[in-house]
Amino acid sequence: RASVARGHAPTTLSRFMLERTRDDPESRDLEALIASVQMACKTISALVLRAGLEELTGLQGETNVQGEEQKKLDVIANQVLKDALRYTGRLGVVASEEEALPLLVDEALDSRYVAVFDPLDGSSNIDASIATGTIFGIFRQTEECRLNYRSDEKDVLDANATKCLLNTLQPGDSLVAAGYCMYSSSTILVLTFGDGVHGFTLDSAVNEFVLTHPRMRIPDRGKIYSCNEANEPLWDAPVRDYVRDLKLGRGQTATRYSSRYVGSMVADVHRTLLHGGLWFYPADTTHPSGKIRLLYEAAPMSFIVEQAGGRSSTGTRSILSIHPTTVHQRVAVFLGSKDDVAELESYFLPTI
Ligand code: AHM
Ligand code: MG
Repeated sequence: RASVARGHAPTTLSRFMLERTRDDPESRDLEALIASVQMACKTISALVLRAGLEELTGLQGETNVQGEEQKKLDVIANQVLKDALRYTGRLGVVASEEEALPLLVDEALDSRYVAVFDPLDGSSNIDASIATGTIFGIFRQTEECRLNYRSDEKDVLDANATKCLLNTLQPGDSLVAAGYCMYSSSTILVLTFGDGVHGFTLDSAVNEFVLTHPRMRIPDRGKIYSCNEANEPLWDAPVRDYVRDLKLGRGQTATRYSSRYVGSMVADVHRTLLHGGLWFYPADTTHPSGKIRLLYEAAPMSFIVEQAGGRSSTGTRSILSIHPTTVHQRVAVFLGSKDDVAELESYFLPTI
C-alpha cells in the first residue's frame, strides 16, 4: 500500500530540492535560489502563454547593449528574474543578456553566489508562438567579496563593488548549478548541480514542476544536425565539409543525417539532449566569434550537455574551459552527442 501511495505523490521540484538539502545541508542556499528561479519561470511561462492575448508580443522600442532590438517580453522576463533573485538574500551580483553591465544586488544578506541569465532566449520566435526559453547559471562568489560586502566603510564598499562585479566572469567549469526552462507545448525545466541532469515538467493543473526526466543521458550518437544552414556559404571550411559529409552519408556512421532547426537554442538543445546529434552555431564571416554569448548562453548549456554525458566544443576545445573577459563575449558553439562532437572536431584537426 505504501508503494502505491508513493506512486501517487510525484516528486515536485520543491521536494527534490528538500531531499537534496537533507543529504547536503550546504546546498540550502541553492535551494532558495532554485525556488526563486522556478517561481520566475512559472511567471514567464504564464506570460508567454498569454502573450498574444495581453498585447505582450512585438518590440519594446529599445535596443540592448548588443544593438539587438528588445521584445516587450525580453524586458518583462528580465525584470521578473531580477526581482525573483533579488529577494533570495543569497546573491551578490547578477548579469543578464538584457543588462549592459552586471548589477550588484542591494538586498543581499550574504552574497554567496553570482547568477548569470538570458531571461528569454529565442524571443524573435515569440510572435509566431514558437518555443522560447530561459537559461541560467550560478557561480560561487569569492570569499573576499562575501565578507567585505556588508562593510560600513564606503571606500571599502566601492572598491569591493567593482571587484565583485567582475566575479561574473568565471569559466563554465566553475558553475555550481545551471539550467534552462523551455516554454513550448510543455514548460520543462532542466537542471544540473554537477551530479547529473534532471528534467521537470510544469503540471498546469497544480502549477508545480514535476520530475518527469530523472538522470537524463544524451545518446552517444545521433542522426540529426541542427544549425542555421542559410549561413553555410559564410562558414569556415571544416564546418562546411562536415555538414556536406553528413548530408551525403560520408561521415563516420555512413548514414545520411536529418536536419531540424527551431531557431531557439533552448528548444534545439533540448531536442538534442533527448534524441542525440549535434546543434551548433559556428563562427562565420559576419559573426567572426560566433553569435551565442559565452557567459549566460553557451556555458550553462554546455554544463548541462556535458553533465548528461555529451560534449561541448568550440571546434577545438571544451566551452567550459574558456575564461570570459567580457560579459557579452560571443563564442562558436557545438553541442551534442559525444561521438558526433568528436567527429566534428576531427575536421578542425590540422592536416599534414
Ligand atoms: P537571442 O538571445 O537574441 O534570442 O539570440 C539567440 C538565439 C538562439 O536562441 C538561437 O539559437 C539563435 O539566436 C538563432 O539565431 P539565427 O536566427 O541567426 O539562426
Ligand atoms: Mg539569448
